[in-house]
Amino acid sequence: MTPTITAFERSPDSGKGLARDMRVRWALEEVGQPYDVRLLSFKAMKEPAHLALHPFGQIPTYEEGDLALFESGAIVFHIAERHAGLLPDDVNARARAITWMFAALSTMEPPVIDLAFARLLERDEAWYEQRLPVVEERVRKRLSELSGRLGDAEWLDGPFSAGDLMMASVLLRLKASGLLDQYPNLSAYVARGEARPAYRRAFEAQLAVFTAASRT
Ligand code: GTB
Repeated sequence: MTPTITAFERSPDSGKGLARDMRVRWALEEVGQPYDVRLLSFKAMKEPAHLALHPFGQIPTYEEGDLALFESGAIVFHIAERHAGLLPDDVNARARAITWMFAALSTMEPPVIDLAFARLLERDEAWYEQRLPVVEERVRKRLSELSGRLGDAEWLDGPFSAGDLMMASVLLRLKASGLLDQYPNLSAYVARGEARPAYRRAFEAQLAVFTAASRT
């Protein structure tokens, strides 16, 4: 059965692939699972039909037969469990890959998002200049720790896994900030993720949506 995911009709990132449907598209491409996309306006995301799928009125969602999921982490995990290629067979290695997924979402992503929100929404606040370095420092701390753990390795724990897909997806949000450039091994790690054919296909697909929307 072909799953259907939801994505922005017109992504506010102008097709840079930063919205969270991108990680779901990437996972589906990695495992070779074709998918359909239902595009939503901000208004439609808050209407009952979508709220029945996503209690917070957000994208992405994932529908496959009777199953409806929200939360990009849960969706990527589901895809990785159902298909070969994103989680190792060895039980311990699999548990470690899942640990990296959680680390990406619950340890790395919060300060990254805090920084993105600060830059986007708090710029005009009187306290912005004081708060920004604090927020940046929280991100730097995590980057430094992650950089130390990755070292010269290609991926976080053996072959590329859903843990790397999630971690690289989170780090991509930092590209424009310049913070990632201070950690060459992390920049190279993200670049390796972006160079994967599955990532390229996912990126082109979401960009095509934005390009088409820009013509209307
Ligand atoms: N924890 C949820 C998940 O991982 O699925 C978070 C989902 C989420 O934040 N979805 C966002 C959304 O639907 C889109 S991805 N927002 C609309 C709303 O809440 O009303 C977040 C996002 C938005 C914009 C950019 N950007 O412009 O760069 C990047 C990421």
